[in-house]
Amino acid sequence: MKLYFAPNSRAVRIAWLLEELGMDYEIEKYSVGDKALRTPEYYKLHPMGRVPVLEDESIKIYESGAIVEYLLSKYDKGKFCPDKTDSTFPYYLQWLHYAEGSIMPQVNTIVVETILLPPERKNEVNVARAFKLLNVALLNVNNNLENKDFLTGTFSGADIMTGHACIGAKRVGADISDLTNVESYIDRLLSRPALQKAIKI
Ligand SMILES: N[C@@H](CCC(=O)N[C@@H](CS)C(=O)NCC(=O)O)C(=O)O
Repeated sequence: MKLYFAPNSRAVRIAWLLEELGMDYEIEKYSVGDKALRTPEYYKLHPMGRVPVLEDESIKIYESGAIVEYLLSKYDKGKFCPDKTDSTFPYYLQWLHYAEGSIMPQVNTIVVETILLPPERKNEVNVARAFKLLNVALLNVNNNLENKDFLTGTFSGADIMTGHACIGAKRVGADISDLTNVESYIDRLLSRPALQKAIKI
């Protein structure tokens, strides 16, 4: 098993899950923005030149959410993914996909507008709107976490995806000072040895 990885990227989600599962894996390390991700050879692994990509024997799969679902369906044995007949399963899927569907679009806009674009192309209206929408998305997470340690009760793949997105949202400057459940949720996730290991790669 090989993980195409970059620090401070969505690839951390996959290393985190592999650590939680106690699996052996190899890392091929890049950095975000690396020219090596824009080569004909790398485009064969990921046509858009992104991480993460997971190679498992002849399988090469990208999209962090899909990789989480793939690993859990093949190797998890029910630890971090509820059974399909369980009443929490639909909500597990909802929160697993919430990361890329409802949080990361705003995080991407904020990163592009505040870090990547040159000053003359930055647009304050886009930034303000992205922060507003991000706050609405995080408020929803906060409400869901009332009386719960994790998104669907016990720690699962949904926390790897949406928990990591919450950490990313805080890192780009989302104001979570009133979102105390999200704040303690982030601390709870960051105290997990598997995430600490993935962050240090
Ligand atoms: N939706 C994709 C997004 C993948 C993505 O955008 N990855 C970023 C890092 S978080 C990347 O590889 N950037 C490298 C670059 O653009 O140079 C996923 O969840 O895997």
